Amino acid sequence: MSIRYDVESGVATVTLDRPDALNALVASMKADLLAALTRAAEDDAVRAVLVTGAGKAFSAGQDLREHAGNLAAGKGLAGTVRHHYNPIVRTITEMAKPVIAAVNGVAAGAGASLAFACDLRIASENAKFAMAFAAIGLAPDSGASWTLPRLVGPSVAAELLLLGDPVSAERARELGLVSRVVPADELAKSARELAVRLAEGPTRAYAATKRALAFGAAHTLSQSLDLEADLQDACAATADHQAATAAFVAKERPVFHGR
Ligand code: T3D
Repeated sequence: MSIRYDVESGVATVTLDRPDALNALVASMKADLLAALTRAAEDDAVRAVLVTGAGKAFSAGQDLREHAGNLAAGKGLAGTVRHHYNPIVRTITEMAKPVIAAVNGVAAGAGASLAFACDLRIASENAKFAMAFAAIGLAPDSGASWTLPRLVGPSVAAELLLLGDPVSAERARELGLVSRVVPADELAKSARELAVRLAEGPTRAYAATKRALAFGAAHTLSQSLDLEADLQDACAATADHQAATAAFVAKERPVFHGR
């Protein structure tokens, strides 16, 4: 198995575990990754998800040896964009709980796209991002044409995608591509603290926030105002909101149960 799945304290950690090939993604690994993400999405005991890589890389994207074999066999992309990458990205972006990428090293091609699809990115100082698609004559996939301009703006996104030059962790932070950069030996601890904090938060309000942000990216202010009103009605009816409001009035610390 090249995907590890662990749950602790409400956090599901999904680890890409093929370090000898920089966690490059082969078909079975993509199927296992989708299964792990789906399991995390469907498990009510999981309230935040952490995606990271084993070894020195986050992920070098599509395994190019497998890809070369498919091309040689006349299979083209072998359906992997539609059957693997797109469902993985939809599962991350549509799951009703926050997903964090702990980017421990290089994230290239679809590996970078995977990180961009997550709600938050925290990076090791050793991390770098490489939009490696054009260097092998491909266009962006796994959502990068949608996520990247929203993270860094259309001009920087075009430059990163057309030139493909690697972006250091520090530059990624300056560009808004990652929220935080931490020393390499602190990444696991910092990412876990962030994930546990989110797992202890108002899960249903986080789900509504994800939905509102995704909706707002493709709708007018007026349409977004309507959706916000609907989502706020739903949040106001949650046990977490009612208990947190009572806790505020009582000058107590709120405790959220994700309900
Ligand atoms: O089906 C489809 O293709 C469609 C979907 C496409 C989506 C995509 O992801 S396209 C982009 C694919 N990824 C790349 O083009 C990145 C290729 N890799 C690199 O450019 C570099 O390896 C890195 C910048 C990621 C890291 O460089 P570096 O110097 O730290 O490591 P390295 O020495 O190049 O690689 C270490 C090993 O990992 C090496 O194996 P070896 O020679 O020691 O046995 C290398 O071949 C292997 N490796 C790295 N990337 C891949 C890979 N093996 C297979 N596929 C890879 N993508």
